[in-house]
Amino acid sequence: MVNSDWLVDSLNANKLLDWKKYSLRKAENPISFASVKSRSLSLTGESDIDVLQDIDSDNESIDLGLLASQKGNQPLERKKPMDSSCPGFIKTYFEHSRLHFLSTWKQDLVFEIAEKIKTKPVPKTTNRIVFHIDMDCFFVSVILRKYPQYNDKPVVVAHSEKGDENSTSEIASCNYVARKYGITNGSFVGRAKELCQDLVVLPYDFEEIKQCTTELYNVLYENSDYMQAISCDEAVIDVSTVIKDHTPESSLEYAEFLRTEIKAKTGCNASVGIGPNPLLARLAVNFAKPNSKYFLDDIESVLDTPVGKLPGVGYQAKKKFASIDIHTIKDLQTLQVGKLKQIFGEKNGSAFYNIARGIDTRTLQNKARQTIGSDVNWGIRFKTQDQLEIFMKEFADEVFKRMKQAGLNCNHLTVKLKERDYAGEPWKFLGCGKCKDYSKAVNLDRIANSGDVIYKNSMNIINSFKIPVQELRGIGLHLKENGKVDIKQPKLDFTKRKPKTKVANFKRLKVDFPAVEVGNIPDYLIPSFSQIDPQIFKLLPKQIQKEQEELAKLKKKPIKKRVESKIAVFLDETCVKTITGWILEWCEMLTDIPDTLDMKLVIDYLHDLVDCSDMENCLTILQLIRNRLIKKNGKGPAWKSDTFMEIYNSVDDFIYSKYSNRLRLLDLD
Ligand code: DCP
Ligand code: CA
Ligand code: CA
Repeated sequence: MVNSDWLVDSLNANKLLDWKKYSLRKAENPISFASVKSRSLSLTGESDIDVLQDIDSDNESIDLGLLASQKGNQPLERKKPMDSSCPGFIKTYFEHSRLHFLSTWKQDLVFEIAEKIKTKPVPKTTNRIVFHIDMDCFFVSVILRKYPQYNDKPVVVAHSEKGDENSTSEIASCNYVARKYGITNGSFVGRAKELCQDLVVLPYDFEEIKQCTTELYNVLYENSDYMQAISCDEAVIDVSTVIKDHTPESSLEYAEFLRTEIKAKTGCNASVGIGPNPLLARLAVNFAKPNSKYFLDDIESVLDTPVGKLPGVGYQAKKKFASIDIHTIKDLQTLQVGKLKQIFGEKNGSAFYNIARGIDTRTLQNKARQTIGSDVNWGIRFKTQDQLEIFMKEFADEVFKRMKQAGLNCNHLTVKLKERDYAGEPWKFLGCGKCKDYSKAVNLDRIANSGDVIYKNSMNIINSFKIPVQELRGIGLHLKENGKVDIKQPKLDFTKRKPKTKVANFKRLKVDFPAVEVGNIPDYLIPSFSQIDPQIFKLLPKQIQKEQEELAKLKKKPIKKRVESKIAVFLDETCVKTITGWILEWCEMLTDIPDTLDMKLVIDYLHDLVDCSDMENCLTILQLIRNRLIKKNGKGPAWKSDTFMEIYNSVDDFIYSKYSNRLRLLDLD
């Protein structure tokens, strides 16, 4: 059974809309709370762990149809929902997206504070007292300033119709009264309504939230040695010199003073975790909540904490830990540092090793913003290329506007795309569902000085993927400052740099290679120069002769590992020549835009070479890749030259970041 809106909306839309959203019955398979995605920062591969960072990137649902008619706490009336095919979508999206707000709040707020903070000396890292402050049920507490009549009621903040029990709008925040009913942040409003009939659903108020964050920051800034802003409701402060004797009593007393100040200025409750470093202070907040304080000077008393609660452990890392039977900090302590590095990479491996021991020596800091952009992963539904273009024009203009507001001069553009990996519609209304992810970056030949530059470059990238517009479910545009663009750069001179003896570590390429025994790379993969009959060599085309000579110049190192599987695992392979052979083989086999992961591996490997100051090999490999992908006459599919340019640009950027010098395509000739 569906309600009559289904008929009306379907007539308006000129097609039969998904009836589930209009169903009068309860959802047959209500989503369980356990399945709601983890809200902590997810950690994948080699990304840095930032134990102070806490913004996640869950999907969200915004019912823009509802928003159009939403005023204060009035009952809401459903209008035809708006999606990306409607002009003006971007503006409405940015005005109402809480995830957009969460990811850009710093732009508006933190710089003011960070500027002030600069004048304070960066505190030392030993013998310190650190407070981690986190506001309780923040979005709810803020909105309750306007609706005190609901103070003792179960309240949530969400974009949602009050009585809609099928609503898949996510709850951004729920107060502690609502939590007693089993409602959690991230639950769907419909399900929460089932758990608590009297639930009060209140709207977002971003302006008020910003105001409240500023008030919080001011209290913390004025009463600490140093403050690092973490998120709109969270900050870490160093109070080492403010608290003279560093006893638990004095620290707790000071925390209470701060909580009272915060309550007086913001009207909201704050919880404070106290520790000798940011890590322990953050773990302590879990015990302080709600509306209290907690002193934790040693990891030993919290060894039962699930690893999922540790900073830096998101969905992926949690899965990896579970697969090796690691569930608590105590379990984590049993892992050797080598094992952790093997699983999580060099940096994250040693970070986890230290976390398990309560060690954290990082100073607090406020990093300057260098990037700007946004991902729109909700409401993306196009029927025609024209609709996509109108949307992209608005999106590019918006990102450009924000770049200017943030005072940035960006010349590096990344476009991220999500392609639907399912049939029909996802469970979540206008959500992105399970998708294949793509991303591509280009260096612009100048600073982005108009939305149009961003628009044109991003359309080129989007078109190069050849994804039918109907299949798109998410689009991200990100700009980065990447140093000055100057085409008249002096030629590279790496000779002054002393090479390090770092071992290049190549992980894997998705290419079907046959199993090969140690030291037995077949000739067809990469014939050795000396093996080629000089008579035959002379007969080879000039280009191949040149390539063979170049290959012969590559350093020879022993091959250590057997290539075992069809998806070749290159871990521990150190022979530049072998790896180059594999990369070239990979270039040959490409029939379309390469896999993002493979691109990353190739690029990482070239970065490694630059890192070891092995510029000669790096440039030779770049040259060989170019020869494989780009024909001399410039003909050939655009994706091939784009692929080369992506690799080239990334190496160029890396060289620039390291040596302040730019590559020139001429260097490859
Ligand atoms: N938020 C959001 N969506 C997310 C994460 C956070 O909208 N995926 C918003 C709503 C929260 C605010 O950020 O109120 C702060 O997030 P917290 O994780 O600190 O959650 P709360 O402050 O709501 O609750 P708690 O008392 O558990 O800190
Ligand atoms: Ca909070
Ligand atoms: Ca928080």
